[in-house]
Amino acid sequence: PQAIYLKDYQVPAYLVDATTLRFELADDQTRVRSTLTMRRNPDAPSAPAPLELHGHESLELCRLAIDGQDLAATDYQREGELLSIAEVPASFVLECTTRIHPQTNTALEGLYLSGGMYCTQCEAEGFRRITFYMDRPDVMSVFTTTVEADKARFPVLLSNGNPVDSGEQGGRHWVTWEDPFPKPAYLFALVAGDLQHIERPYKTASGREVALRIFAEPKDLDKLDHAMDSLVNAMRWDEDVYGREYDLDIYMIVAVDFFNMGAMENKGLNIFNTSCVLASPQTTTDAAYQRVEGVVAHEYFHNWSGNRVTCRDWFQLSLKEGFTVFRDAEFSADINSRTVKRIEDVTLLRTAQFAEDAGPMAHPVRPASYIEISNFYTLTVYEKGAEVVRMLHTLLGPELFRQGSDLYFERHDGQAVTTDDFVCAMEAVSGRDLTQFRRWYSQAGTPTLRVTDDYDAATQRYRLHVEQLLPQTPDKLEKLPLHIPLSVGLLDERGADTELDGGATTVVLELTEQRQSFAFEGIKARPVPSLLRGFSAPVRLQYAYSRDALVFLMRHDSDGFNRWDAGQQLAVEIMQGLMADYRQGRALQLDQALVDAYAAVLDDETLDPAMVAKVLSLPSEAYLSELSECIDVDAIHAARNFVRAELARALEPALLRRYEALAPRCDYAPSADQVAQRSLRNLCLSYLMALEAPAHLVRARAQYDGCDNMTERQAALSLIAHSGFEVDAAAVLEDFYQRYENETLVVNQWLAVQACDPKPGALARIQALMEHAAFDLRNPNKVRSLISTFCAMNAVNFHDASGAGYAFLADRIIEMNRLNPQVASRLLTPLTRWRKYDEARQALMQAQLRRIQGSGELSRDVYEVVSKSLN
Ligand code: DPP
Ligand code: ZN
Repeated sequence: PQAIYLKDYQVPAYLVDATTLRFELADDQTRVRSTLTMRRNPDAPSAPAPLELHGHESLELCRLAIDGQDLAATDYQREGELLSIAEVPASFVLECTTRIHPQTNTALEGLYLSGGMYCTQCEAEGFRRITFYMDRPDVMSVFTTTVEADKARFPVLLSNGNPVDSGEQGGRHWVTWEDPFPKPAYLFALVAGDLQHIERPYKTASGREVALRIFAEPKDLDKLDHAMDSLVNAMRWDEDVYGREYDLDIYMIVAVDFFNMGAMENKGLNIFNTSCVLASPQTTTDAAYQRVEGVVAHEYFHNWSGNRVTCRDWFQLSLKEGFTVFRDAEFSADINSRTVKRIEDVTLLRTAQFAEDAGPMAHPVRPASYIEISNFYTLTVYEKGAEVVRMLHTLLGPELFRQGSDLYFERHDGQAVTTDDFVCAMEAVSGRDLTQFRRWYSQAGTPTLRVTDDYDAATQRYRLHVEQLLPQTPDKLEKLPLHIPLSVGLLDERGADTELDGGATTVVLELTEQRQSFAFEGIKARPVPSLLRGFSAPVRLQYAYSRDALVFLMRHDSDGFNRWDAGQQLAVEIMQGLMADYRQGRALQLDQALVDAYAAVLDDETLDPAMVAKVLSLPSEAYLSELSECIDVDAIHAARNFVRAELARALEPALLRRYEALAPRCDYAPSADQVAQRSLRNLCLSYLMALEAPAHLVRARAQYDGCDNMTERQAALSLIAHSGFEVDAAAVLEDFYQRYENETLVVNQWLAVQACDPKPGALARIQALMEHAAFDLRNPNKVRSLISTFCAMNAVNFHDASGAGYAFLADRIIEMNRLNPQVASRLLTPLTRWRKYDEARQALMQAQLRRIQGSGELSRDVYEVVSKSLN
């Protein structure tokens, strides 16, 4: 397979002005007829070029005609994914008929069956599995789509836009949809099935009436209200905060069970993984409720940031994804807790994106090349991309940022553009030169900021000295200093913020040099600096805080994010010390400073319980791994468990008091305050269960039996299932399965709970579960619940020194490579990190990568990740 390079981009030689599609859906095959009104692109540089259409190898071409004249096989060439026609008129009508087989499509790209319904996934390059087309995002066309199918079995026929015509004949019926907004093929969608829907009217700010419809299988109809509420909130928010209104008469969401991603923003017809749309108190945890809210908003926001203004090519993916993640994060921050949302996002970034950025697949927010674009729907493009947009927001301030966003939408409505166009709009409204800032888009790797300080009492001057260190990445490119906003506050000896510039207590230092110093005058005593407030840039921060200073920041910092982060740093330092002790065979002993600090937070009734829960949550094993030079999974697990148990022992009465006090008093609602209380209550229970005491087991079992919602039940389930009380663990798992056997998403949670059970012997349990009726290798949600969870969240078992975990994963990847390349490629992630382990494990992991490499014909997806990992 060949790499594709950004530098080779060329404008399309032809344009498609109108696309008319007719789908005849039948059991053994689907016939797709397309009629494309095309013309030479006036902006294309050279003389008449051949017409190049994309079409997957699986496409059966039945007919190809230009201006009504059928082409002979000698009139075109088919090679790999390209079909080229040497000569075409300056403008013409191309007709094409293909035959496809959705029934056997296990890749879940293009048109496929999910359960009994037809659906599509065309981003990034799925449309070429439906028909021959210029399947590139800079070719935008209006679409008219007719879907024809058996009426009894597929009563609902949907596509993008508005329905304009329908009819039926002899048991079959058809509906024609028209989408007036030009769009690239990746935003095309079709659904046919036996679906029901809920509907709500929505009036836009300017008074247009829109019908909002969410479709699901009849059994799930009672789980759609939360998604509908979220959609309405998102639409209102986008009007208020960005001045963006919806533009069609109908907005549809369809829930499907088999889906590679979370959801897809097809114009007017979003298709969602059921896991990102269905919600009910009895089946859905608070975390999943919030995910539904966030994803519904994300896909809705794409209607402007992605659909009305789209990407010129796939290297620009972060143009829509980074911006839209930033938008959905701000939405969630506005309607829930801003600090908690920030903590969650930064946790994901620092745990998983930093690891990606330090691994063999590291790439810039705007990659320079790819072999398979599906491999670049990454944390870097999404999450780091959102951080880059957030930095622009920080540098410009909210008003100018909004003006920049308005200008961007105004300039580029209906166009396919680049990340550079986005930055240009921000430059135009602010008058700032963002040339250096653009390096965030082209340089991979996570910068480290090394900060030192000094204070001179005589002159009352305090100085910060900052050095930015830019890591080497696989592209071997030279790294130039970045433009980094560093938000800073200075705490006086009482813990109060010092007034800095013009009375502000937080200032944004702009770092542009490799080394730079910043002076603060009139500082009466040596302050404690609060650095990188709100995590103002996606960097690793190094500053030699004493443990006392961290405790001080935990107690006093006015920046909620940094209060939490100080606690995390303290816990990390202590656990790293314990890991070293564990390796040396020394007795472990917990620093009383952590106990005291946690006790103070636990007793503070004035704090938001959600914040208390966050502060008291120990850094995860995955985060400790990311921070390790060489990952010692056993030491990490032992040290972290030791700290948990010691904290529980020391704080047992306080934990119990808060656990009891937080007992629910009213019916379940996914409201911020209830979510906060449940999160702290479950955290208290998890510490108590670390004591392995029968009294707490009784408590957990009582919660499991007595609660009215999945958040409490699932928390109790996993605590009991992971405990040493084996009889009770088996009993509660059995009970849970019996209760929820018919709720696919809950059964997936049941699989996940077992997959991350750290007790020895996990691999055998996973293998047994693969044979269980609840498992299906063709369903990505199930693969993720069982296999990905095991490999990513059960380090002690997956990294077992025997290498059996690695061999197991390699077997699954080899199987999945044939069935579903996108999912197979994602499964590879843990193996790509082999350089971070000891030599013995490195050898075992590399051996499995080589075995995959030699296992036969690899998809582009798997080939790219395996070969880059071994490089
Ligand atoms: N559906 C995916 C997302 O919204 C890809 N566009 O991020
Ligand atoms: Zn997106």
